[in-house]
Amino acid sequence: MSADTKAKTYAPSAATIAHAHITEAKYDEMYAASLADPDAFWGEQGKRIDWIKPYSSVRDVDFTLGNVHINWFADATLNVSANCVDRHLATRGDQTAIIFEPDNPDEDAQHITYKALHESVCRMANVLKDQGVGKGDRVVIYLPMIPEAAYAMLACARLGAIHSIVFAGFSPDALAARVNGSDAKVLITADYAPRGGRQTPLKSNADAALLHCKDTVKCLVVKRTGGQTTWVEGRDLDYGALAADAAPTCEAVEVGAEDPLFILYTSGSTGQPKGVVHTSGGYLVYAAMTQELVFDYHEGDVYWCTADVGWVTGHSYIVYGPLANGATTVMFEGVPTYPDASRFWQVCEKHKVNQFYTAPTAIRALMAKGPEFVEKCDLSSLKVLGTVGEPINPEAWNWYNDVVGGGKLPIVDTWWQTETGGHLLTPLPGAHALKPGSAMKPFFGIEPVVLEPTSGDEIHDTACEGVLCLKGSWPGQMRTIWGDHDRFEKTYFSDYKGYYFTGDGCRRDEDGDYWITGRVDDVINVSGHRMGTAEVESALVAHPKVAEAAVVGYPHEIKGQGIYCYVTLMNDQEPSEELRQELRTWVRTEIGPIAAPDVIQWSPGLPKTRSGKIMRRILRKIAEDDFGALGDTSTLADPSVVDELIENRKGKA
Ligand code: 6R9
Repeated sequence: MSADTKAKTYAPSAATIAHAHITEAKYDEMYAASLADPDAFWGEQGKRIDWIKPYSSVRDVDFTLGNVHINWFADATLNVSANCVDRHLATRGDQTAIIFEPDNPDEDAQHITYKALHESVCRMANVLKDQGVGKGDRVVIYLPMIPEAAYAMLACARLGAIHSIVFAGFSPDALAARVNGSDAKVLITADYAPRGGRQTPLKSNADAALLHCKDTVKCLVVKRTGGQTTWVEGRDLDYGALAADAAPTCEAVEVGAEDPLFILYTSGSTGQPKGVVHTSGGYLVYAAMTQELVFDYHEGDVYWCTADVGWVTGHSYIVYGPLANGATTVMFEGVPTYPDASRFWQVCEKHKVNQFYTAPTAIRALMAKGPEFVEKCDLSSLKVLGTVGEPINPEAWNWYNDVVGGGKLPIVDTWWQTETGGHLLTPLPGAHALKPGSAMKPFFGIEPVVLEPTSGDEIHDTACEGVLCLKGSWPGQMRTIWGDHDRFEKTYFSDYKGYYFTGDGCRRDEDGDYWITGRVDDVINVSGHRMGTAEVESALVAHPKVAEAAVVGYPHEIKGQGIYCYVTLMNDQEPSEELRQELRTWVRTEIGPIAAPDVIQWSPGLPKTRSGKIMRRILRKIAEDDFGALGDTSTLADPSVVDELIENRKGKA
């Protein structure tokens, strides 16, 4: 990130300001009010959604270790599916709720109205109900980006059941761990997932996963391609056939505001992924509010977030936020570069997209293909551009601004996390001048603090750098880790007492604007996807030929960070290109393609402290080719290991 904080700023255009829900003065006023009296502020914002029983209390929060609890609107009841579907029927039943754009551009897009959405959600809910799914039960969803993924989410919400989506790029092992971790009753999958002209055999992955799960788990199969699959009688259920026979209406179950809506597994710095739990009322209020204000969404707009529903961005900003607001949301099954690098822009032109939200990694990949793929499309419908998932480098920001936005559109660089449920730091269109690479300002009700990493003291100078924490809560905050509240407290509230610790480092400039500098823990960010280095390490050491492994991130031109693995082989093993390939394939099968190592360096030894702790700081520097800045190596048990690693690195061993 540039140290020059006086870098060029981009003021919003007159057209953006004229259109905006929130102007600069309004932001200042509302932000101050949100911190001065959170109960009053959120009490008002809670009215965005329909409650069955209204709330009498807004907030009950404590971040004190040993007593952490986070409750919002706790005595109220609602149904999330009714909020996203039923409440729009009277006013916009015939409006398109979801535009489905298939992977293959020759296949017709589908326009699903709110009325049709209602019917499909109810049918899916009835199918699940017939399988004994009710309030509080868990359902795992392992689907491609097809409308049935949204139906499944909303059907669970309708029944008060808790969904846990597993990204379709995860392996059978990862899927099995999540089915077992949440003790799910039903797994919803598809025969195949078409993506980029290829097909992932989801059903056969599900078959492999279910071998490791309780035999009572049912498998509901959506036939996306109609391709060949094996079928286990009594366990596998044909969604199409059952939905056709199911009733087209289904009562929306009343749930408490603090009843869980979903579990979503995400990587942390230690151990296996943790099940982040979001609840119903506060989450929906926050998703709806941020979707409207951060993207400056207006009635009638067509809004497109290119994420996958397997990630939190897909939950909050493809399904729950936009549908709670009665928007038209695009679901895209494909990838940015298929059939060619024009696909995103062709879809924008075809569906007259107004708000477009994607990841820096996609922008970098498309930038590398050249501007002609953008220039041949009519992008005049676009009003707001957004990014999410990782820091955006100024080159990519400038390209997005100039080539895609024609230098006229606001770019909202939204910083947030699976844990936060929705955007926490972001500029608002029309309210803020932009600085390429800065996530700018806290959203309403968000109080970021920068702490000195070792002492944990809050830094009060405007311009400073440290770890990013949050003071106080917001309605979209995660409530616990599924089945492990202790781990929740330890992970987020124990390093810095009284604050929520984000795991990110940040810089605040002299204007008070925030710049995320990246993770300060052992989490890496590969193409905007979070990966715990510990997970890749444990996959590697599970291989019979591997004695030890240490994994770090390193700068990667397209992915942001790549996965760099130092591997020590068993004594009787010889390094070879074949073995390297074997280990890559191994990690892909253990976790999924997103975890495939980019570099494997053979390492006869790893730098360790005398107490046996691997010194990752040193490994990171070597992976970055930054041999001059290794820092203090005097605490190493055997400093010569480092020289050897550097020699090997230079020889690209
Ligand atoms: C929404 C999402 C969260 C981590 C987060 C941070 C990084 C996300 C960012 C960003 C800089 C942004 N991150 N958005 N870094 N600028 N605009 O991505 O959730 O998958 O949980 O990842 O991603 O490091 O801590 P999640």
